[in-house]
Amino acid sequence: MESTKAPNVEGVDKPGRRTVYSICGMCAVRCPIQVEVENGRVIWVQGNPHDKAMETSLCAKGSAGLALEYDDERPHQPLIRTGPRGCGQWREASWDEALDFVAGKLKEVIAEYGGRGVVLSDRGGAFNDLTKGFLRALGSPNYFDHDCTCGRNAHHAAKSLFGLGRTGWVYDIKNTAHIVLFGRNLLESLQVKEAKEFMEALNRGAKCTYIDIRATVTASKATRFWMIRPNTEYALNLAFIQQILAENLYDADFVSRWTVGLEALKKAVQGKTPEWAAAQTGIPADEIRAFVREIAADAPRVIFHPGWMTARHGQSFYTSRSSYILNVLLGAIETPGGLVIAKEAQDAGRPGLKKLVDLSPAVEEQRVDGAGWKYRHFDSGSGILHRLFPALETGDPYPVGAYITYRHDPLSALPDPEAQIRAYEKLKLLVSIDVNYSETSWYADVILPEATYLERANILTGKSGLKPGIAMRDQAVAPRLDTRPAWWIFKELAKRLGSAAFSNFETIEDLWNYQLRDTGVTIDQVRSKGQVSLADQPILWDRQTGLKFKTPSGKIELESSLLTECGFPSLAEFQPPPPLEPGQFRLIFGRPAMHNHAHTMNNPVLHEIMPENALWLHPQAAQALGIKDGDRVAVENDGYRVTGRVSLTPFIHPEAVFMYHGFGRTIPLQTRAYKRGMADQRLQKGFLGRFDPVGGGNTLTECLVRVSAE
Ligand SMILES: Nc1nc2c(c(=O)[nH]1)N[C@H]1C(S)=C(S)[C@@H](COP(=O)(O)OP(=O)(O)OC[C@H]3O[C@@H](n4cnc5c(=O)[nH]c(N)nc54)[C@H](O)[C@@H]3O)O[C@H]1N2
Ligand SMILES: Nc1nc2c(c(=O)[nH]1)N[C@H]1C(S)=C(S)[C@@H](COP(=O)(O)OP(=O)(O)OC[C@H]3O[C@@H](n4cnc5c(=O)[nH]c(N)nc54)[C@H](O)[C@@H]3O)O[C@H]1N2
Ligand code: SF4
Ligand SMILES: [Mo]
Repeated sequence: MESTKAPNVEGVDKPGRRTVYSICGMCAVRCPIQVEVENGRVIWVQGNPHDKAMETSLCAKGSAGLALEYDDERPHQPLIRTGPRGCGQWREASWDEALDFVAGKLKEVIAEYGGRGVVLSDRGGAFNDLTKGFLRALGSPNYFDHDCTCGRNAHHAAKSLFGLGRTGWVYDIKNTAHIVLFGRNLLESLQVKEAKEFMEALNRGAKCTYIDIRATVTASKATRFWMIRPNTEYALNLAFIQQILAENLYDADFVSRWTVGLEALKKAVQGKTPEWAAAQTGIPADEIRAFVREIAADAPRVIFHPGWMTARHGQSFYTSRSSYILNVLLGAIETPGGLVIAKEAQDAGRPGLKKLVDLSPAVEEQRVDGAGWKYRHFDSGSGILHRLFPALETGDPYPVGAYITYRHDPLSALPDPEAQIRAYEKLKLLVSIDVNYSETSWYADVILPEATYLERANILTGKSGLKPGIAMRDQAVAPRLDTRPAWWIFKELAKRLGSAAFSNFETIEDLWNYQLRDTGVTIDQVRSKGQVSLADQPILWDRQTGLKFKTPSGKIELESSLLTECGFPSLAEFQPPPPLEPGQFRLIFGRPAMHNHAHTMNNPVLHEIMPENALWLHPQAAQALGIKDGDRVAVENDGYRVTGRVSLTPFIHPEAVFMYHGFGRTIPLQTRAYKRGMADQRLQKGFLGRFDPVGGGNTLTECLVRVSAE
């Protein structure tokens, strides 16, 4: 194989000062940023001021991008493992050698199992046309994203009602009168624009009802805070719907024009009175009644947020579905201050970006996880990753030989790493493409280190919203280490596998020009501000005649034809969470504002701000266990035990304990984060195969733990 040269970095490292508009990569929100470069070094990052909603703002993680860039505790070049899996012994390899090694193994797998024997998972979203295009070029249907442990339940709930997914909606927080958040902690689990809009809305008098099992920063800003019993807000929603219908507070015109199934809905909430919900949730019936009247008066400028994650239990799908239904009943659809359908380029009368997936013929094979056929109600576009594991272990419906994880760390992001590792034993090849050492890359056969988001460009991404557009992640500086961008890594692999799909692309400009071919937009136009808008004005469709829903009926399906066909009720009977034994707690998790999932714990700056997590515990519960604030405690489930510090607070429901996700790292080369804090995913033993049967998400908040003084 000819020597594999790094992609062109000419111009990037020239002397002097430059401004580059790009996209933040410190979390998957991907905010627009402005990067200042001096003599080939990043000296400043801020929000992209050309984006009105963003202005110059950045969050703590975004600001810590410089600390990532100039940190050496990340892989410096490709690594090939030398001992058994997980041993942590590696040899350094050139890119040629590593790519040849991976391509060689992929060829073996494809020869034995066909293209479908290769699976890939990534972080989904903006840039996944690249990874989907790569897999399609190999003839594999098995593209997965991370979403089975993130927003999948809400996604499927949205599809069942509207035929549009979770990301097919914009929440018009800026113009809302009242926003209801079910544990959507939008000031800590944040997107910069959304957090800004939220604070602006509150400042001009908008109301927020915040419902959580603990008091968060968002709770502290809310007009009303309800501390709810864990995993019960579906009961609360049923009572809201029941009251709205019983008191005729719904938007009858909108509902009769755009929905089917009102009678079935009425039946589903029969008897679900505020008194009934109060007994389940702990929220007083008179407060539920007062809230319903108040929010009906604020309609249609209201938002019931269907959750990003929401609590993750066996009925999360119905929690999200009932939240969406509340928006529908109050007419808060396609209206200022409510939920607005996100518009694509085509809705602005413009052709969108050309797709890399279209370079290869569609793959007809069925997915290995059963999405779209065994599970007809699961979206087959990105599958249900936890269903890969039984297939790996049994070879049913067919064997899989190779797994590539790209910007995804399943050993942190999916529950029960031990169970995952048992299944990985069946793989002939496990590859991790990551900027950092991840728990998965440490266990993998090969690590292909990607250049950081400041050191690389990505393929262009289409932005949907009130004004659809196109955005660019541009390269600000040359890679400091021997790392490469993903577009180049996948192109080189495809080339080695003899695929024609990527053969016309040598540079990122080649890819961009292909993507832009029909759009009438040039690279320079996107580059000059980091993004271009494809519409002059926000696009709102006519609520009388112009709404488009991609359901079989073309209407909002309060009674879903797909769910009925698949044997599921459109709203199930509420299942109360199982009772606790003495000393048992429901393990709840979430994120702090200054960390992203499990990959910033070793960032020098973010580590300094928050080096480890603690276990939140209610003082009453602590007293019964003889535990004092700051003590070290053991947390245990099914033989797995971790120890850490306890933080006593009355701001958590006494049935629950809480910890921030992402800590308890096990990679010695991450010296700062190594063994600091507790890993919730390890405590979730036995949960890899447990999921919401209708939504598909793992039932992570059903995990019960025992706590004792260490
Ligand atoms: N700083 C930061 N921001 C992020 C991320 C990050 O890693 N760091 N990640 C991004 C991603 S990928 C996502 S998915 C979003 C997630 O956004 P959110 O879903 O808002 O995030 P979480 O922090 O997981 O918050 C879940 C909240 O639900 C509460 N909760 C748990 N059980 C229940 C229950 O039964 N009922 C109710 N009502 N509440 C409950 C928890 O106490 C917690 O406060 O955040 C995004 N933003
Ligand atoms: N127990 C438990 N499980 C959870 C959660 C939880 O709170 N508790 N949260 C869930 C949620 S909401 C989500 S979204 C998932 C998140 O799960 P993941 O998407 O796996 O999480 P991240 O840590 O954001 O990123 C994954 C990997 O991407 C790498 N990475 C970061 N930047 C880059 C880059 O530019 N290029 C490349 N190639 N790699 C990069 C990171 O180093 C990290 O190893 O986890 C889910 N799973
Ligand atoms: S929320 Fe923060 S870390 Fe995430 S993309 Fe935006 S600025 Fe970056
Ligand atoms: Mo997520």
